[in-house]
Amino acid sequence: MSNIGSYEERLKDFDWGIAKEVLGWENGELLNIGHICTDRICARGQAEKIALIWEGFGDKKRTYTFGDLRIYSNGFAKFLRDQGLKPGDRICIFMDKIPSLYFSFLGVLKMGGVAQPLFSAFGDESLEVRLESAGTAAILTTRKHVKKIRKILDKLPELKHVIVVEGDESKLKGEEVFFDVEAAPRVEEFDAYEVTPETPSVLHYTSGTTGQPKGAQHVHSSIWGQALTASWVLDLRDDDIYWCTADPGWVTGTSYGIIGPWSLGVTQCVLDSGFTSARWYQFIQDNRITVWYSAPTAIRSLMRDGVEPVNAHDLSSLRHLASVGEPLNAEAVIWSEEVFGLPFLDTFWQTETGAMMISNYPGMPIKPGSMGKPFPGIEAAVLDLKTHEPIEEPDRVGLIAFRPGWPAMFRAYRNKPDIYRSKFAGAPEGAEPDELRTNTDLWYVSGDRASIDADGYYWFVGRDDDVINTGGHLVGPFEIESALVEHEAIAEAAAIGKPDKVNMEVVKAFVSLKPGFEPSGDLELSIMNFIRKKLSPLAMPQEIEYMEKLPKTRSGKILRRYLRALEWGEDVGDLSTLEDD
Ligand code: 6R9
Repeated sequence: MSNIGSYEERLKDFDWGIAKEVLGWENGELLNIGHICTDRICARGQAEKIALIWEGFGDKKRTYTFGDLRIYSNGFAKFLRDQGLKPGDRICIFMDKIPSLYFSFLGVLKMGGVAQPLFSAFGDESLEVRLESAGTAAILTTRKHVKKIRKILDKLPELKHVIVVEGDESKLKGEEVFFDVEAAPRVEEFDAYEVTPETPSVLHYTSGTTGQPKGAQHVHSSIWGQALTASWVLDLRDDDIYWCTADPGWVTGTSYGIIGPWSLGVTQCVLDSGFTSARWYQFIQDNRITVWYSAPTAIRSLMRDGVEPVNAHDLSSLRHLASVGEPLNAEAVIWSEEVFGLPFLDTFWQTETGAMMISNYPGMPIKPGSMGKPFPGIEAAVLDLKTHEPIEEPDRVGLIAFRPGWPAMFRAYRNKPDIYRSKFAGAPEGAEPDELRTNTDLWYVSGDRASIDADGYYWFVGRDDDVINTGGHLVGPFEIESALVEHEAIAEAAAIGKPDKVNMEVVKAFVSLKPGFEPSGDLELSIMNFIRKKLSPLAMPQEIEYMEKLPKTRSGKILRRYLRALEWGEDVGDLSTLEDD
């Protein structure tokens, strides 16, 4: 029924080396992810196979073979190298889900660069923080988005190349360079950079509770985890037509929207247009999609629109559905079984883990509402909230934790060794990242709470910090608060997630105003737009509550957790015991 036997069989004598078998990869072959996803698929005789079916707004549709993927990623790799970019340089990819995003991602990896994808809806401040932190050397973008870069260019001395890959060449400014890979001469051969398993590959920024977003650094050997989970959990097979709905600005869109499936030579579909149920179902129908990986917010939106649009389409091609990013409620699993004849299988993982860690296996009995069990080779536990010892008895809530050492694990938070160390329970003081990630006496603590039932199934409870999960996207409260206080009217600000039927959480801001400013509808709009433009639509508060003064700890820190508890109707507890952390 699925790729290789049952969960129990897979657990027996598990060894990550099996990922190489699944890919047919032999020792001594080039490990470069860009090469594996393109040249290697062509070399095994699949150059004519469709790699990418792309649809945009309106009726724009384009189809590319693995041969095209190889040539166009070569094109980007050579162009970047010719520009003087070197292996190890961070190269940001800042565009909508257009074909060049996919070609350039693989091209960057082929030339040894570090691909830094950023969500195209990010505003100038979100961009600036992440480009500055990464010391990004080049950014690949489009005419539509280049304006945001122009605004911040002066503040980014390390950013030497602004490359526009689509749009109108005549409208470029300053030293911007135009490169249209499909119009450029075809690059038939490019010797992909000889990486080691530990060569940096992808840098994804992720939000925490305090401080600005952190760059989670991945390496080329992450491919073992991504390929194996794509094969076993997404159950991808050679004749599948696969659709991952995530944007590569987020980790799901790279690990499972690029690397996992293409390393296996699977045909992928990309829809670069807004969400409507009818559009999505039409996309599945037209392309005969078989495997679909999506997120609870999207599933809840589909549920809201009911069965009518489902019945108006032929979705009989679907054979396997999976979900990630937020808690997948039992109702959504039951609903999908009713209307699609297939349950969505929940999977749990993070930017930091690089690949799926806990999941429902094809063939494993599903308990709707549970995230399933740890992937073979992953040692997982829930740890006591205080002692950080694994909890033995069933159903008690603790912190989800993993033994270090799985292949797709992040290798560092860029330039933040202390924060990296703080993620490992039991870490010796001053330990280096390399010691931590291989030390199997430690636990990597995920920052999420869950319990494990008597059958070994994991049940998500919530985050252990104040990070806001809106529609499966993590947004850091600190980032929003820092931007809010830049607004001329705002003196102090706190941002929390408030419950939302579809998105699970949306951002709510509490603000106190500077003298001379009064709450008003116009001010509210002005604050919302300010954040939308500076950060992103996701970070924009959906509600603003004005307060005379914000509640604070004795040392003057804003009590975000107290505001959150009030909003969620939770027990606020004894205020005097609220810790000052
Ligand atoms: C892949 C991805 C990670 C955080 C994670 C948790 C939440 C992810 C979940 C889930 C409940 C699931 N999360 N999967 N919560 N059930 N199946 O989403 O990475 O953007 O880093 O988010 O998302 O809170 O810690 P990332």
